[in-house]
Amino acid sequence: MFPQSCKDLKYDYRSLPSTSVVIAFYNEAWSTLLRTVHSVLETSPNLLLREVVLVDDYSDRAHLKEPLENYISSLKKVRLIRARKREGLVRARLLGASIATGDVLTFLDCHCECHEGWLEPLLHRIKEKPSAVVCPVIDVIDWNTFQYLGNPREPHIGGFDWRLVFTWHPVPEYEQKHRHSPIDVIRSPTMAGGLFAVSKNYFHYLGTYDTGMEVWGGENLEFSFRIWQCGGSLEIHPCSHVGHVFPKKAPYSRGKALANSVRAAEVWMDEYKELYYHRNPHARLEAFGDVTDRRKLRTQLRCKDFKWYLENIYPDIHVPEDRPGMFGMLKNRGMSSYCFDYNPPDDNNLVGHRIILYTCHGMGQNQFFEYSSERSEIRYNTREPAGCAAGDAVSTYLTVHLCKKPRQPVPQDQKFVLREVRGKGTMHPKW
Ligand code: LR7
Ligand code: MN
Repeated sequence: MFPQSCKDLKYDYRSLPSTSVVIAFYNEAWSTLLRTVHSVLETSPNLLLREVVLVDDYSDRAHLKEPLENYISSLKKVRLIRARKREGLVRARLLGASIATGDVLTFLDCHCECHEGWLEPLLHRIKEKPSAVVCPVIDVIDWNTFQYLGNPREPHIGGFDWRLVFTWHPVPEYEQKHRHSPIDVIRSPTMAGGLFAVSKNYFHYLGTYDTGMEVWGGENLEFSFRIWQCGGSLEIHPCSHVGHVFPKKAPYSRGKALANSVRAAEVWMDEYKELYYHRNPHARLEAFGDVTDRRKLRTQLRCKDFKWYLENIYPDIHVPEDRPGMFGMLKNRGMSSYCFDYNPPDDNNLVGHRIILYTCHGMGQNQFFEYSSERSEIRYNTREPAGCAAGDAVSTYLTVHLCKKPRQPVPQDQKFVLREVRGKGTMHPKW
């Protein structure tokens, strides 16, 4: 789980920047919250840890009122600040950051466990490169037994799909080559969002967070795009590990996530935001508030455009063509109220089921297909790794297989030839 050589690293604490650990919480359980706090206190070198700042985002559970205050009053270095109304995680974190005294801000979710030696590599990297935003490897804590399961696989990097959903990927070959040793940082196009360290000065230079974002969601991609486009670097340190509980259900509703994603798209994605809107027709109608200031920030910092980001930071992402008429619902010509519809077996497994015909609903999702004229593929939805429609001469139905990688040849049974037929002056695709 750790590169062996992580253990040989020695740090001169006096030369490293200090940090404040900021933990925002809303209605968190007692044990998970305190487990986070104690693990920070027990695993962070005294010289490096300025304080733990707990931010209560207007919770209403009784144990988070006086009992929490009493409990932490006996803990050195732990401060508690309370929001006066529900702020959402972005503004709650910023409230914590505003009273933090350390050189570096280290953000954690409120249900984590820091692993011995987690902090030093993050701070060391930021000292070496102040414009680096550094994440630990995220280990898994079982949501049911709360056992620390670790992370048996190699660290993964963050990506996203065109619905603006965060995704994990193995470290690509170009990045493996770029690194000189297994303990070098791994550059990542995006971050999961909750666990990272950033120089306080650099965080302010970059415009902290988009305070127009409510509750949950979207801020992680927004921040990731901004870091890269505005000259910083987003990295994962393989020697720093922190566990996180992925609960079955959050203790709050996440209704505002769509507007947050739209804000991110509107400010950072240029014309590529259309790819997002095509896959989320609802998003176009979402009231997302005012982003003038965020666009101004982008100009002031002379940030690069999204095309540069895709080509240089996330070259592995498939950029759909989205030619007019060649994406979205795939209608049956005979029964035009019926569309291709695909329901994958489950979240982790895309392939295996048959594509069926179902009443067209126009909501994207399971009825979203896109045609790639370059490769003659009918790609399903937008997940990574993507699914491609496949048929053969014998069957009367289509299934979904994994799409081949960009440099691999497309098998015959995944190729679909497009014939365009002329009618009433417009072009109609025929599949
Ligand atoms: O209104 C709120 N106010 C809050 O203070 C809502 C949430 N919060 C707090 C909450 O108590 C928690 O400490 O904010 C933190 C994050 O909320 P979670 O734990 O419900 O989020 P998550 O772990 O499901 O979601 C991930 O994506 C989010 C997008 O907005 C945030 O960036 C989370 O920090 C992020 N978590 C991680 O990156 C941990 C690893 C997960 C993975 C993969
Ligand atoms: Mn979390």
